[in-house]
Amino acid sequence: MKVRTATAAACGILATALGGAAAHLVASLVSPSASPVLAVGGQVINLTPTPVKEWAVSTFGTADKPILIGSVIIVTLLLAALAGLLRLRSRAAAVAVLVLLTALAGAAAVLRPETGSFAWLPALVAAVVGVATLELLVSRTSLLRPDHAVPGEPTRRGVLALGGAGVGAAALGVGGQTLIHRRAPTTITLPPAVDPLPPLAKGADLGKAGIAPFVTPAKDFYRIDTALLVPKVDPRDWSLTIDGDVPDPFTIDLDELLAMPAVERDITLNCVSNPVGGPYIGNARWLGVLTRELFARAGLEDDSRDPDLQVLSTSTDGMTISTPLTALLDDRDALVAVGMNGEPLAAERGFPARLLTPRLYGFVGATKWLTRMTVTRYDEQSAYWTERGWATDGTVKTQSRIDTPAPLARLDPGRTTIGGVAWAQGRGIKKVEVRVDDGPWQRATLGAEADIDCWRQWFLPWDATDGRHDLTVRATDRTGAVQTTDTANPFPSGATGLHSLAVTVG
Ligand SMILES: Nc1nc2c(c(=O)[nH]1)N[C@H]1C(S)=C(S)[C@@H](COP(=O)(O)O)O[C@H]1N2
Ligand SMILES: [Mo]
Repeated sequence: MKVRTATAAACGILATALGGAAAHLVASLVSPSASPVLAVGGQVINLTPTPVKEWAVSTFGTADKPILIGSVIIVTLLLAALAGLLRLRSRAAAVAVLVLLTALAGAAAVLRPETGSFAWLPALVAAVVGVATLELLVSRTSLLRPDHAVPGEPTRRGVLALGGAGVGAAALGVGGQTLIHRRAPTTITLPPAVDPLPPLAKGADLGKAGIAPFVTPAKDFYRIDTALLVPKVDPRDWSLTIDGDVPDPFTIDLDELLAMPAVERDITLNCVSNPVGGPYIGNARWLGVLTRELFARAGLEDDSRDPDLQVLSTSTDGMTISTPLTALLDDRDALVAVGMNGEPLAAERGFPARLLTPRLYGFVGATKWLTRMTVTRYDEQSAYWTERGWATDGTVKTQSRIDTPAPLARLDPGRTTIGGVAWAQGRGIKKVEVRVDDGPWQRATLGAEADIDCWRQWFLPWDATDGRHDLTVRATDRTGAVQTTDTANPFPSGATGLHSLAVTVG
């Protein structure tokens, strides 16, 4: 009896796995994100309430995506096992569970904005392959044959069939993954900047061990987005549309964008979800076309300063982000960026083009895989994060972070260095101070200021004495405002409070 139950569950699981893998392969050809697990995962991300999302990001960091996919697979396989068990009693019930499961996946895929007109196909394949395989496995394992000595006892035929389904599922799944990753974008040749920036100010990078390098290499840059599958955009198919409330809407392809004057800017980008002392910040030299020029080409004059106007930007994966129109027209030099640190954008960074708005958190100004910018009013359309209660004005708050020593580090007594970074994009950093335990605030040495839109390194030599010590940092921006001690969570407009950590000396 036990063997029969286990065999039935195995039939359900392997039939579903084969169906899902076949669907994944078909999706890799028509629309990767319509693959059942990815489509369902995408909808789970969409529907997850903001506090749960916050919790997931703070608990799992960037492992949140593999964990989400793993959970979807586990729940699916539990339901698949249930279908197998039901098959012992009723074919209709088992088929109903599989059809329901694949119908959910199909609906999830069809409702995703980027999945295209064949979004339903992978789920249909999953249903047909899943049901047919279940019937085949049930017959091969003699699960229901009353004349069989021990119904469901693993026979050679049955084990072969189950094993075959497992191997088939693995092969189709790997095939699908290979095809998805083979759709890698062909790279592009970056235009030269019209007025290249001089090399970085000497001393912007103090070269001190343990402090985040002034320029963040692309591979170390934090990544935050809702995409389960990094969009692989073919640069030949890509276009950028400027429309909405503009006199002359237009669409250009990548060659036309690259033919416009390109400028270089050093910009520090950070995420509103970054906790105090957190890692979701980086600085790079970006190359791109001024958004101001793009809107001028659409006939929008420089004096459109109505605070009720937003630019709703859309990415190729359907994500929407809203940016105050003024921030894309004023002299902060927001860019449609195509290059980072001298290279084309990497796929996960938004290849071939992304928005970058200095002084605003990424969620209101850094749309990756950018394809459309629509001028509209905040009360007419709302963006993804806005619908989830996040602020529409995402101005970066003044913050500072201790990079070295590490939290809970054990240090030898004597001379050591406390160091890190501080940022107040748009205002600039005037002063950084460090406090040891309840001692006085001591002024740190600052790295050279590359630009008020960039972070600044800082350090303070410290004669560490035996015992446990708390180190705290605070920054003052160039308006004279001292970083607030009030603690706030990232939701809805960015974390505040002082970064503090404990070390043990001796
Ligand atoms: N298409 C798209 N663009 C996006 C996002 C996204 O989820 N989808 N996330 C935004 C957020 S919240 C941030 S902080 C930045 C992060 O950019 P990065 O991953 O290059 O560091 O991208 C922004 N652009
Ligand atoms: Mo973000």
